[in-house]
Amino acid sequence: MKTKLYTPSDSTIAYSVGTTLDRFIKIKQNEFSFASGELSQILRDIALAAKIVNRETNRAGLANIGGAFGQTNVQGEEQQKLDVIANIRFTRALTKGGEVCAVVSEEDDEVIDLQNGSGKYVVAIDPLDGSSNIDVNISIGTIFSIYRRVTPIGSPIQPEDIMQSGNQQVAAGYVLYGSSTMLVYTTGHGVNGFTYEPSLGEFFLSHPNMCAPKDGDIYSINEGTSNLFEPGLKIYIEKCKERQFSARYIGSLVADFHRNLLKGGIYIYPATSKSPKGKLRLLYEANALAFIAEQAGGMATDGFGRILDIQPTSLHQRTPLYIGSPDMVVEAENYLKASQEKVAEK
Ligand code: AFP
Repeated sequence: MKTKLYTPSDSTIAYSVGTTLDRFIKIKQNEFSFASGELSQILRDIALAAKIVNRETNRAGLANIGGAFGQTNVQGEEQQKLDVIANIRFTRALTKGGEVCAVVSEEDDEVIDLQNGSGKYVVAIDPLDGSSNIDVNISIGTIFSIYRRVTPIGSPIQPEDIMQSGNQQVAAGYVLYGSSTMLVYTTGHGVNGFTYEPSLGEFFLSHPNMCAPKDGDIYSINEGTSNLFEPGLKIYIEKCKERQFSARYIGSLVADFHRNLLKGGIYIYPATSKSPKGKLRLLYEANALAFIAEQAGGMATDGFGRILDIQPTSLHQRTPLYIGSPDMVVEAENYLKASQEKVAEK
């Protein structure tokens, strides 16, 4: 039998569609420290749930799934119907995938034991962040962190499996439901972004090896509460204005973070005199984005120290967040520290 060697062609009538997320995960699997395919499966489970949530989000205005659910979550925030739907979708996908033993979610006050006896991983997730933006058709997101459990597989979940600092993450990512839907993740070997192609139902590699600009000229902060800011932060914001930086704030963390990651900028959700720990949650918001920021060459602090080194003490713990281009984060931090030193001297 005659054979001929296949040579990939750059055909203009059947052009290559690119690298799917699935294929990329498979190619990269040997980069994981524990390359047995379980982590790849979790990423695939998350991608599947993200596709479903993307579908629900796009139909929200038509399918009576917009608006409030009628209950508040553990944060005391009103749950939107899509918050609840997304929570069910991600938890179900992770349960069926079989690799995850426990989930910490913004929408559940307690840790969810998935009863997957052989599950080696723990996932912390904000299934739908920025959900107050759903009804006004503005970008929203999903944020996730993946950890290996530290106690023996098959034994009951222990606090130390859950209360791991961000520097123990084995993977983290976010999904941005925006003008297009993107999934961005890291396993500690750089950051890659995938754009969803709805007609094929696949995420395709669109942003390989994402890098945060070292410096930037965008600052993202809710200035409506500026009278409650620490003096050092007030000075930093004034410096941004003096340099005529652009103020950009969507009020959807994933969207604000993603823009600044691509363009160069800083996102700040600070401590205020009213909320000394800020608003954002360490376990399922700050840690994941901090891991991604650092992997892209950016930086993430609480204004004084690295987010990834904070030892969590409670499930829904909050933290101030300064994240983005490293030069901007360092400068903001310097103003905060200088003003605190002045107070201490008095
Ligand atoms: P919601 O999920 O309640 O919309 O909160 C979104 C969020 O956690 C984060 O995505 C935003 O950056 C931040 O809160 C906005 O908070 P402010 O409205 O206080 O600026």
